[in-house]
Amino acid sequence: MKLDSQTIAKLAQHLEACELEARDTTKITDEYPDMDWDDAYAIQDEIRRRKVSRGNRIVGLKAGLTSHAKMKQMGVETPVFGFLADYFSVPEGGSIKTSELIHPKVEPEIAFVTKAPLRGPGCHVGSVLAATDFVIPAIEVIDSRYRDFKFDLKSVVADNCSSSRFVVGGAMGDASALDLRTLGVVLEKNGVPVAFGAGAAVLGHPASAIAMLANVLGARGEEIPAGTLILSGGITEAVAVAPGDAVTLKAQGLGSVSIRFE
Ligand code: OOG
Ligand code: MG
Repeated sequence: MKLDSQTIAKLAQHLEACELEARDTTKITDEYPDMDWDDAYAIQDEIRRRKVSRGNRIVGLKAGLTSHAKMKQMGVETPVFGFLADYFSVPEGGSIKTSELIHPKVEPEIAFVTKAPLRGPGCHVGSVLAATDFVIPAIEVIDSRYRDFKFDLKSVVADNCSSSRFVVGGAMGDASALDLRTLGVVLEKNGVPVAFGAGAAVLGHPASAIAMLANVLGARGEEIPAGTLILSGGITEAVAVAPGDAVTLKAQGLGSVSIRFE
């Protein structure tokens, strides 16, 4: 760790205020270029602690930057992990107030729900599939607190990996019966297909993203508990949205899920 606990608390307070007040900021590594990975996750943990102490529940986890499309779009090279708070969850067919967000983008994802704990090191696709209750299509709405979505990995980790809203819906799928690598997804904005991909875009197999998360948490002595919802990361580039937009994700064999922006 390069930052003291006071600085970590101050940065967490700052980034969370930007989230709650829908205003952007410069990336924090501009001011703290020496901060390390532990500092970045400590800031994210402090944001999580602030929410929990205010009565919010943590309803899931997410992996991000798990596809080459996303890594290329954001100019970074390693997956990152964050948490999902209760108020991030939007009902299927529901609407999102764009005024509560800075510059939202949507991305198509496969969400996993576990039925057994997953603990690294050594977690792999097989262990993840064995521990998966079901998979379900998800649209993640990301909203980096950094100006123009310009960040480096440590800054984005501190900012809870741009987490902001998500919706899951459509049909539940049996992860071991489906071939998640060839599972096709189509993201539509206002009825027009705007992004396409297949599960393999995420680290060769979306379950790899969950295994990687279990291994990262394992290194910290933590596990993914049974019953956890986890977003495995955008399959395609994220697509910007504006008030009035309707977004639908169609996933092969798993129906569709929609949200609107007002
Ligand atoms: C970081 C979050 C990325 C994903 O699925 O790749 C993410 C960002 O691009 O702002 O959620
Ligand atoms: Mg995502």
